[in-house]
Amino acid sequence: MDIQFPKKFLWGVATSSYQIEGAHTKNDKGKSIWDTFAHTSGKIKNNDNGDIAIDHFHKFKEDINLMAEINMSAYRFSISWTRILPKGKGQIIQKGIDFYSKLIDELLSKNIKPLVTLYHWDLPQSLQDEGGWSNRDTSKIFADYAYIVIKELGDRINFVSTFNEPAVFTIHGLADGYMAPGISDFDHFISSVHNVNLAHGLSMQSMRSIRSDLELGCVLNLGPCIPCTNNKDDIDASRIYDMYWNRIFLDPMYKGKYPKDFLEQIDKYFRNGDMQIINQKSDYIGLNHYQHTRVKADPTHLLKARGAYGNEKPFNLENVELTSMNWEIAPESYYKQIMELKNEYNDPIIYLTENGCSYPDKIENGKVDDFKRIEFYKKYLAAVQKAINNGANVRGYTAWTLFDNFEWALGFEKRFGLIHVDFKTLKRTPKESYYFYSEVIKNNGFNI
Ligand code: GBH
Repeated sequence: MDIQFPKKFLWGVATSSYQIEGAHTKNDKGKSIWDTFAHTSGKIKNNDNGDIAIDHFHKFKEDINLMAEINMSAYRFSISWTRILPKGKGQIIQKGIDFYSKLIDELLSKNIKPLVTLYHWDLPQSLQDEGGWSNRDTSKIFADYAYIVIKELGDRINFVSTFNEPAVFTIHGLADGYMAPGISDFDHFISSVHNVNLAHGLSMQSMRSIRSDLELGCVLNLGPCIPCTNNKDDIDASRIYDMYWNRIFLDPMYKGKYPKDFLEQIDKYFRNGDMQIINQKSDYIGLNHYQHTRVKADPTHLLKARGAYGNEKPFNLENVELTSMNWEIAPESYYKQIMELKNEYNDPIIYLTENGCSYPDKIENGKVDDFKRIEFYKKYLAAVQKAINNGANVRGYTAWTLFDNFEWALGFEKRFGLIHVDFKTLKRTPKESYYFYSEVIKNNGFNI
């Protein structure tokens, strides 16, 4: 094989609860901020919502079979907080716990390692009503939720991530308001950042109080920031955005310090001892990476700096092939990001918890020939292997994602899956990339 991976490398896929589960009111599941947001007219493309999503709640066995058929060794999924605690605290729904318990049993019976994420953006609406992440109490409540998860399921799971992409849900949810809960308020944003960091630390403590040997960490979406022009404004903006996008969670969690400028901004929320809580010993960094960001100065944005989002194209870039998200294909940035973690964050164990691309795939003659996705994966996996060859301690890769699903504010229009889903009938049809991935797993590598 041209591109070969280390022995025992984990291969799998990643998903998240709201994007696939559906069954939005089943067994008294409570509302999350995404239920509310998706039911607010005009927030989601085509006014789509995740009420049914791809009905993974009812189809999880057949879905796990699709993973097992190609011998995946890991599955990264998230737990819906309100399926277990409809109001985020207080009443516990046993049937909600049972769902995840059965899911985990099914995975283990097929030798697939469950990689659990506690929070993939679906904050209980009741907690949002009390201030959400801007309320310091939410951190403590999150730690209680984490405790319950480990108490109920911790006999069969080892690997837990506290948050998925805290920068994404705080910047887009609370600064530009593009995602749930749709708030745009600087104070709300920065206090939330600090409280999410605290929640990370407190939950690690509460989980470890039950099982000290859990593998714990956080999943962060990181990537190089590039100024979109050589103008001083954009160069400065790129530094600012790098701080918000890449450092305000990673640095306190993994280095025990906030970037200096940010510390000044949150001064009034910071209490003595907070950094000791946040900076728990971690077992790994989960890296989600899709692309680098071309940053521009934007005086109208709360953060004064931003990258493209929604359907925008990368700023100041012409004649470059983009995926259907308008994202660049830049595997060298993936390599760079992995090496930066190795070199500047103390050579951590790294799991590549998300990476993938969207294309407008169609079924033709019973087949989905998504050759562009296969090309994408080859390039990005070659970058991973290069990083491993240069000493990066990468232990596994979970592709985003198994199925076409609900892509947040962009609704069902974007298709990231290895498996095509007909959103009317919910029929699953493996794409050619699924068969490609099957070969990668079988050979623990591939030929270019
Ligand atoms: C990851 O986010 C997420 O973890 C995953 O849930 C998501 O489906 C995947 O990547 C692909 O996007 O900005 O509302 O217009 C990466 C950040 C968040 C950027 C969703 C693109 C598109 C919808 N992405 N966003 S929106």
